[in-house]
Amino acid sequence: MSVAETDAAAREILRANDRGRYTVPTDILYPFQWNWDSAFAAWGFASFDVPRAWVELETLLSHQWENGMVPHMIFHEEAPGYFPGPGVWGVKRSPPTSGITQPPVAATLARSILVADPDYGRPHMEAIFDKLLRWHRWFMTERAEQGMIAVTHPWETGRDNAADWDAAMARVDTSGVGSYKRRDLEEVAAEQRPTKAEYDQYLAMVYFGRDCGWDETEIRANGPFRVADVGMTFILLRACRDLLVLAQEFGRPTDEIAGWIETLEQGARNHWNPAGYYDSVDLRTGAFTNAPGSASCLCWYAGVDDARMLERLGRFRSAVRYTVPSLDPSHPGFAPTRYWRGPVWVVMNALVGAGLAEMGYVGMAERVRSDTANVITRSGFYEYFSPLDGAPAGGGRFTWTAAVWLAWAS
Ligand code: 9YW
Repeated sequence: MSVAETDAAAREILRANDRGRYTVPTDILYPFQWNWDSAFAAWGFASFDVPRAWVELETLLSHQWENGMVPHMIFHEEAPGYFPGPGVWGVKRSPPTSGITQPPVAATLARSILVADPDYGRPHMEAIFDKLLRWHRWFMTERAEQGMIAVTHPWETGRDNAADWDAAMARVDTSGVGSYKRRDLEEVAAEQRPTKAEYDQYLAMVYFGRDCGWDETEIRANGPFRVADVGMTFILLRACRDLLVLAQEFGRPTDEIAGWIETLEQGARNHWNPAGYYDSVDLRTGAFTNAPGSASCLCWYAGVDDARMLERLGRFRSAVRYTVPSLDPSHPGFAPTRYWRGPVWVVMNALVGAGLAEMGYVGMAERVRSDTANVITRSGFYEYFSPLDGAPAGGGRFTWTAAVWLAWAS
């Protein structure tokens, strides 16, 4: 396929997954609106339909909770076969949502969309600015610990079964979970999806949140899982930098945002594992999670430079054909098609590559970009790919893969 034909195919996927005011990540497997998928969808739309890009972000942020959190899923329409659906989350809103959040890429991608057409975008950006500010404030109030951002469920990180969560997950009591029927296994091969034991742990964490009415104070004190996610800290740090620029442009107060950036920069230092990479930290034990991977490589995106990370990324790359692996190929848990334990996810590549380019590492940035373009050209718009041979995995006709192609990789 030529670049023009691949562009057309990517646009067609976005149009097909468009449900009017929001976009589903892929048909059937994921029938609702997901938070960071939606921000990436908006970024993709901005390459050919700027008004539709803003609609996507406005829809996402219009479901913000009163406390400032922007939920990770919005159940716009009923899809009774989906599990865990609204009844499991127990959030009494209309439409219902999940009870947790997802990585806050929205401010950063909104800023890119504004640049695509500043005249059109300005009123839209001004309309969502306060919502982004309140979301970031929620993170800093409820989730910042030693400047790092805590997650209360692996699904918040967007890296569902990453090795980062293993030790903390193993302590989750699953005795009250009971039986249930998964929907994901109907569409995707079991060896590519989380195991039954992991799914039980995921549900135990959801039930804890639901049973306390998603009370952050109770979850902080007694919740079964609390890990400072290196990905979340870096993504929020970057998002705060973008929010600060927007605040300056719009003549809004900047001190509070500048303070968050200072706190998160300190937090980034606390994510440094002396083993030689940025790492997540289990906040219940204080232990590093010993899981270097693509999230560790978000440092440049966050404006945090480190020669040792560049060297490590070089090592990742020489171990695979398509970088960036979600887990270090030399880690004992590396599995090339098991979701977030090895595969390449092009959304991570886009953030890592953009960060490298901004820091002046143009050679490495170009390698990340061309690997991304090559794996999509080889295998199509799949959810994720084996870093070893580029084999496609997960759902097909995936929104964020199409969006990354259009906005960055092509
Ligand atoms: C699930 C939708 C979501 C992404 C996550 C990804 C996966 C949902 O799909 O989680 O059912 O496991 O891990 O990052 O937002 O694309």
